[in-house]
Amino acid sequence: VEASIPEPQRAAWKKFATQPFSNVEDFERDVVRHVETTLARSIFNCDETAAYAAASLAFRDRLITEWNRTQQRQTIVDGKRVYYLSLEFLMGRALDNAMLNVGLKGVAKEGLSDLGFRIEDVIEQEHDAALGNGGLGRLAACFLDSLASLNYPAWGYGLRYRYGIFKQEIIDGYQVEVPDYWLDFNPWEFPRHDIVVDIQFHGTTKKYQDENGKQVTVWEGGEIVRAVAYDVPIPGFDTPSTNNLRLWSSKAASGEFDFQKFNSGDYESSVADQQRAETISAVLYPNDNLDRGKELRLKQQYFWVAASLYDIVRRFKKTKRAWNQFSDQVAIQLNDTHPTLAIVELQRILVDLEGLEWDEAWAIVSKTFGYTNHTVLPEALEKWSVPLFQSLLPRHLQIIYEINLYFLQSVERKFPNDRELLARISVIEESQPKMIRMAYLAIVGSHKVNGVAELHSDLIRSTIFKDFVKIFGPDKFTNVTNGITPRRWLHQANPRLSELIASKTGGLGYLKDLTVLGEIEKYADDKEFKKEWQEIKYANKVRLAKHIKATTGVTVNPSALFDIQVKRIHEYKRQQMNIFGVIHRYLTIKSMTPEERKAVAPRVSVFGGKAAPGYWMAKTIIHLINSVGKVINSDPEIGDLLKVIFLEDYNVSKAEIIIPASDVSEHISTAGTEASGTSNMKFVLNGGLIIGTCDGANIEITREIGENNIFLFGNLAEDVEDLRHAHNYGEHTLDPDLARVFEAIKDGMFGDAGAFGALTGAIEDHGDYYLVSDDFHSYVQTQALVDEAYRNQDEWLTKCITSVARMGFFSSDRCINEYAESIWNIEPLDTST
Ligand code: GPQ
Repeated sequence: VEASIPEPQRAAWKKFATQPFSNVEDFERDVVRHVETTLARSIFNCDETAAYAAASLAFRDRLITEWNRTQQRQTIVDGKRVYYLSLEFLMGRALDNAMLNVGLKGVAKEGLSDLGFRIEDVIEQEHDAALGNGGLGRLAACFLDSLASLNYPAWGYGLRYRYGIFKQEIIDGYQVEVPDYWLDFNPWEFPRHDIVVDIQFHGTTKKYQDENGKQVTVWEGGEIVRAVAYDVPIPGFDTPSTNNLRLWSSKAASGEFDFQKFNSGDYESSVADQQRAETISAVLYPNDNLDRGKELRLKQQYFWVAASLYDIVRRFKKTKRAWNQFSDQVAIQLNDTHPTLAIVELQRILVDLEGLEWDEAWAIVSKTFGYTNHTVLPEALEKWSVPLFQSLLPRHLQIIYEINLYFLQSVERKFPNDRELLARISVIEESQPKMIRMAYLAIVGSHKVNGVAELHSDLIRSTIFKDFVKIFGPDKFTNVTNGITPRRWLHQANPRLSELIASKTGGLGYLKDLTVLGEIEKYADDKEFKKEWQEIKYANKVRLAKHIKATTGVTVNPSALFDIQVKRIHEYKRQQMNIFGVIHRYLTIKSMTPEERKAVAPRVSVFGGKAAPGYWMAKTIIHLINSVGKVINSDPEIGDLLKVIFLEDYNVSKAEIIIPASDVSEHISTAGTEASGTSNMKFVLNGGLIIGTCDGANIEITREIGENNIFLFGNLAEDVEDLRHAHNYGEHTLDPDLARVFEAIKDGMFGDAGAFGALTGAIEDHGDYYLVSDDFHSYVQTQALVDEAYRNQDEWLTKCITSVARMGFFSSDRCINEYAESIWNIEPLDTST
């Protein structure tokens, strides 16, 4: 029930409507008020944390006013909205971003300074919102920024995890996971205790005939968990549009605890019920590109999907439209298969609760959804066991069987007598136990399926989804190459470079149309411009060097080439190849005469990234990197020629320091394994070059910036299958340089040789699935080309400037406009009213 203020009283409301600050004085007044009243502190008790809290609350007041207006605009226009369903939103810090997006960082800086604080120190107080693992979650965050900046009527839906991705500590060279309790104080969320949805699990289904003789199914009994909405305002850049990210938190449906149980003396069990309910949104699963099939994860998925759909359907029903207009009003994008149950849940709502005929409902459902695939790795493709579904979601299992039946029948009609085809494409895998293939269900229930870079989209069409292309036709399968928001990843992370670009392109407009970057290409040979560019890069390296010193104690020389690989640790991303390359470099330097060493180009190899807690091989890679660093960094013969750094707890706010400081970054996945990659785009946008394989978006980056401006190496995706086959059935000789590296490891040069046996063994004895040996020679040679190119700073700078000038394509704004046009069919809102 919604209550609105009667017309005669509205004048009073308008008179006292919140006036958000826009000058220094009003900002200071808001900060002081929040310190004194909201936080109950005073001038005698106001540290940087309090200043952060109060400044955030002042900006939050601004955001929420615009948020309200944006919601009103959406309601009045009454057009189509897009809903982005993602189990991960890797947002990072909000204050700096909010200040820049509303264009008031200057005001805040002056105001905070008047009140006795440095804005940088205040920004540093914020805890990252780390509700994601890596690329997939950060992509969702970039999309929210673009959706708001482009004025699209869009909502994000996710889970409000009490614990985000764990904090990584490195102890004696090993990764240790520490829980990330981030909600202690979070000024960016609004609890909506009035927006709750009760979600059912388990129970049984019953079929009966209603009074008109129609078959009806009811789902009864089981347990109920309550979803409570928490809203996070998402400000667009240089626009009043402020969108909503709605995160669901779980709690016991009966409130604090079950009073009946409590009164009957069953206190412990009533508390246990409450805790069981709260467990659902307690923790983010820390796996990247891996499906572990845990029951609690399935509970998270249904809880989040059911609450979100209830909300979406409720909003649609308020418009009083007929059901057949649903997909004209609603587009739902599935970020990977994690929200695939939304397809089943909408069909259930329409058939079981709203009484539509099956076909009528299915026509609506299959026009509403779009599915984005983010990987071809088999171990990452979600499957759920049928017995688990039977127990947790019995009605949904029936609906899935029915969806599959009609699908298989339609295929049978189109391709008669092909039993093998039917077995291959069935949503149910006939294994022991039977499994539900979520990607297949997502394809069957969506009107568009997209990959995230051209090579990746080609690969899904020609390999894992080949049969479906034959069945549905090629138009259902499309590509939308990923992008990144230039607001956070250039303007916020690299303010001086942003300023330099703005000074040559007529202001900050380039941040809203990144193709304007093209205008700086004419300075690629400009002496003065290059000098400024070089100075900025150097200053960014000094900033990172300070961070390295403060966190690891190692001194690095900012004049050395900074070679950086930061991303989740995974065998397919091949950090092992990088560290083997570092060892090769070390052995080479050690074998040189002092005279020869004078010609060596100094290098700092920086690594960062988390390993999934149960991914033992990835943890071994971290251990090896740290062990190698310990030896090399303390070798007096080496000095500045080589340093190896592992940066602890890589996250969004650290990325903002690390990325602007690279000379070269590594994107060296086995060809055909990295769907897109997005940090590759961030590094180039910040004036660093890439050493990389022909994989994911590296290929399109090359097309845009030119092959002279990137260091590509290694085997191609089309050859990977044959090479693997050869490893297993033919000769597999280890690359001689790699063999020398392995000997050094086995000799104990980096400590207990036994500790790293699994890493060398995977390559020597177990088929070298990721082709490290096959690519090693090409990798080492290409690294030598990097050294050579870096020697010529003048040419190097030209490469960097040219590359940045040509990166316009990789804005997430371009990417979101493609989704809006080719998948969602939605238009931006007019914000002038
Ligand atoms: N990605 Cl399936 C993840 O970060 N986690 C996952 O579980 C899956 C994919 C990444 C993918 O590895 C990158 O290549 C992409 O750039 C990124 O998704 C966004 O599409």
